[in-house]
Amino acid sequence: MSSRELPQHPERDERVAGGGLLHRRAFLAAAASGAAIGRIGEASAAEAPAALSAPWMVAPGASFRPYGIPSKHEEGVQRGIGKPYGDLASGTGASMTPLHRLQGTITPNGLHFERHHNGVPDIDPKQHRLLVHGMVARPLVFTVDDLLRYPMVSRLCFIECGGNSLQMTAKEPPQILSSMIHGRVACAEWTGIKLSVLLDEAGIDPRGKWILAEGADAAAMSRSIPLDKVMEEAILALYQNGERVRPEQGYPMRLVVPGWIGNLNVKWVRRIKVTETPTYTKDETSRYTELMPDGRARQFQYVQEVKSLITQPSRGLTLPGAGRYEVSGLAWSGEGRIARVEVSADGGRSWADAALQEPVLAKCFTRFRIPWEWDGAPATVQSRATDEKGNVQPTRDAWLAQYAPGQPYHYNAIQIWRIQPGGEVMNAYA
Ligand SMILES: Nc1nc2c(c(=O)[nH]1)N[C@H]1C(S)=C(S)[C@@H](COP(=O)(O)O)O[C@H]1N2
Ligand SMILES: [Mo]
Repeated sequence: MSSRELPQHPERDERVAGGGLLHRRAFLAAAASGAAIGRIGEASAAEAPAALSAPWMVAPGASFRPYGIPSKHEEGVQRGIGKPYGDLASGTGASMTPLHRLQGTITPNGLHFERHHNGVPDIDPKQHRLLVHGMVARPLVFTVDDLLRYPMVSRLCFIECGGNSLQMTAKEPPQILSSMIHGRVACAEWTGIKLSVLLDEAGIDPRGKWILAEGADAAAMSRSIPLDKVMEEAILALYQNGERVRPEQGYPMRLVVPGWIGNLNVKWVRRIKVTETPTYTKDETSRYTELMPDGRARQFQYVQEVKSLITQPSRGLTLPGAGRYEVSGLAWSGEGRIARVEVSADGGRSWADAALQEPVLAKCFTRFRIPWEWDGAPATVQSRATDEKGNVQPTRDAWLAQYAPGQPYHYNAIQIWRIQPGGEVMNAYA
């Protein structure tokens, strides 16, 4: 991030909340008048001749590549890997999307977080089969080539691991990269076949109310999903942001269940079974249940609730000095669209509405932005999202009160970042 002394424009630099938050029009109006962050460029004008005489301007460039990769100067933008069992089970754990180094709302395929319970299987698409059976009139088996002939749909949506942000249940705020805490979430365009099309073809027995979805990996990940949700919006995805689904994301096919806990988005899916009741698989009894304060466990809590996160600035980034910044982040809700994101820069005493960048889509990342004038003193920034159903992101204390101590799933509380005088960003609890 960069900053400089900026010209003051009282009419558009309206303070909308404490701590230096400016009306969201401050940047928009400045951009229209061509003066957005003009002084930052002006200060470097002395370097103009050098900017016009680099070696790459006078020699032919490199040739073509059959598959492109990012600039070598961006090599540091990588997923952060967490392997709880080390090399004993090197495919078990997760890698996190570096949200603090990305912009916009689409996660590049190479940076989509990964969560594997037993590694990435090396599936030969010619041998892979999808079985649709159980309470159906006609059990069906599909090859990949069969499926590629079906009509397809595309859907932009986030996938968030139920265990995302679980480090925030720790007693002291963990001082690790923001994306190592919150990066088990990503957003992509998934293209494939509506699962309802295949189930209708098989002919669902009216007594069928659930499905079992099972993966072809060595974890045989298997989850029960209510049939209503499946018929409404589950997708058997073959494509991810325009190209075939990556091996890490479930090649040759995965389930996408928009807005619901990541675990249901079964990768490398090999079997869909229609059932009358949940199957109570190992993956939904030993895990992915929520221990409540009274000692009982809640099962089948599927929705990933409204959440937001300031990604810039966040822990891992450093502000170079006092001055103007754009505070920017992501908001999402498994219940639908994001209706509002408020930002506070004074410890939650006052809040201002951030601008929501179009398009604002249901169950999808929404980018929010708000200009901020940092005076260089210790400060905090935090964001609070509201979705179209009126759900508001809770504080950390309110979130913790809902569950037994240490319950790690569905963390969606407000994240506070504390900016130190030197510009370092720290994780903070209220
Ligand atoms: N077959 C299979 N499907 C799976 C998993 C798995 O280990 N095996 N992990 C699940 C979990 S816990 C999550 S959060 C999402 C992660 O999807 P991604 O790796 O594409 O980000 O996939 C789910 N689907
Ligand atoms: Mo997960």
